[in-house]
Amino acid sequence: MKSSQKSIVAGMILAGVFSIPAWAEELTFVNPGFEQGAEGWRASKEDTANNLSSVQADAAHSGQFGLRVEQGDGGPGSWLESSKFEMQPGKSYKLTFWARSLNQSGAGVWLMFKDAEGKKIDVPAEMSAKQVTQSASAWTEYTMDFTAPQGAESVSFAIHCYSQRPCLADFDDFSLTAN
Ligand SMILES: [Ca+2]
Repeated sequence: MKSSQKSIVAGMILAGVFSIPAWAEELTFVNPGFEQGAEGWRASKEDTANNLSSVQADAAHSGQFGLRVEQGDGGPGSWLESSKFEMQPGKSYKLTFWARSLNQSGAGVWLMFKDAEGKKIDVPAEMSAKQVTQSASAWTEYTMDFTAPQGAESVSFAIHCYSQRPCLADFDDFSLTAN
């Protein structure tokens, strides 16, 4: 085997060791695991008024804190939005997070793409939403692979439980990488 072939093989073996491919770039964002309380996250007015999303020790997957979403039947749905990330249209990204449902819950994560004027860009639901397991479940890692649509300048995402139904779910350890 030539030395150049050997180094390619060595590189392939090395690449397999890491869960993030060598070409992926992790995008930094404020407080992805709720260790700084709610810093960097913004709740809707209804969420704040009803105290639906709150940072709690009981909701930690790693570290000391995680996000608990708790709401009753027949009320508004929770909505906690991340900070915005700049995007390059056509480039692919991966959002991962950990979540568990403690009870029957209609909870998930929704992506919001915006253009240069801050106008929302509509994308198919199968690309923009990831629902967590609705019945009570152990901590699970969820992945959302998506490509920034034409005209998208930024993306943010929201942790949201459907309105008019109860929810008790925990979220932690968000991570966004660009390929
Ligand atoms: Ca945490």
